[in-house]
Amino acid sequence: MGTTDTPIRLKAVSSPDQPDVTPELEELYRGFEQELLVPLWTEIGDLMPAHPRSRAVPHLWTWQNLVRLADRAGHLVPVGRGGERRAIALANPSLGGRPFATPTLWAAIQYLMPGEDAPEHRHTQHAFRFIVEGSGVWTVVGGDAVPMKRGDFLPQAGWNWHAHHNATDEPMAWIDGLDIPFQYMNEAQFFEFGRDELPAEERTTPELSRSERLWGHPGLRPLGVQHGTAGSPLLAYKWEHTDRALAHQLDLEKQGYAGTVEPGHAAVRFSNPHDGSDVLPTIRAEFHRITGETAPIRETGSSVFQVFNGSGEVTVGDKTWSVTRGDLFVVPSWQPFSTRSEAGSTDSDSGALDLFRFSDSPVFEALGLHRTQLQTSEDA
Ligand code: 1HN
Repeated sequence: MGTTDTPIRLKAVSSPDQPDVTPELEELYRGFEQELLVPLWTEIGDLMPAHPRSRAVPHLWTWQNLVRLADRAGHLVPVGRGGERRAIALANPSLGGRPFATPTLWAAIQYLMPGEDAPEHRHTQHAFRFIVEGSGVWTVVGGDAVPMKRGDFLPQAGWNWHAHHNATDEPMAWIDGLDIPFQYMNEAQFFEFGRDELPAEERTTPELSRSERLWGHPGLRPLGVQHGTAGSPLLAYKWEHTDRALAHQLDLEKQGYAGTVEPGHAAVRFSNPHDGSDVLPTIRAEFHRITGETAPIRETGSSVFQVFNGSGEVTVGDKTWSVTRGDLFVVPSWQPFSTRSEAGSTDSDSGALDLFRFSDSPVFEALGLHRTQLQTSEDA
């Protein structure tokens, strides 16, 4: 990712773990610079820190500001071929102004005006949509129209054709998560334009997509279809199912049975009904319902959270924020994260703090790099 022609600058420094600074050492370093060589002994602290030091920082974006600016863009910026999407990305303040929420994850608000179409295309980047407000937009994935509404989660594995259409007379906003920074860094991306117009049968709003009719029945795997591609064949995880699963965990806890991750904290992972794996090869998605306080935890890899419901307080590393519906925040690698729901928050259906989360954990797990650490008060 480096720019071309960045000169190498080696500085001889007086320090117990560095060689003596002499004219000969200076001359050696100039020789290294000339031949584009960098010795390990000047770099080891940066290359091999004792624990991850993320280039990203914790940061909060409020939904109120995102929607206000996205709506302005809706009036000023058309959607069409070339730009492809009215998607406005979160740029982590310490990642050089690039549209990267974390070193591996893209997160954006996407906004579609009444009657608008976002044209068909496909890319190797794995993607999903999560909807905090509204309904009436559907996304067409491989010719299968999938309706989206508040609380629904729609994974869409790389290289599937997809387009969006707003069939209502209201603008609609949702969030997109993609592994763009990861694929950018690893130079794995391909992209193709699709059809300019979709046929009428792909522009009607079905109650259920084909994928949901096949794969959307709990614990029941269809026998008549093969599923060979990466990522989940189920293109929508409906809010009613997520909500019920979380409510049941908390009910069971009240009745004295196991099921929550910690007291007052119910959580589920969106999983591939074909084999139980993560919904996307590079992205994990979860939903958390918090009725009290969570213990600080840190993990390798980074996450983006969106508040779906309720309000509360969130602490990430040295930052603490009050958060409310729609707000998005970033948890960089190895930074402790904890949260507390605000009792009696008025806009919450469940009376709890409901958090949608996505992370790059599948990549870290696949490579044997995933670590978590629950922090006790003694560590602090
Ligand atoms: C994309 O295709 C979508 O399909 C959203 O909605 C965000 C960001 C960069 C590149 C492609 C979408 C995107 C994107």
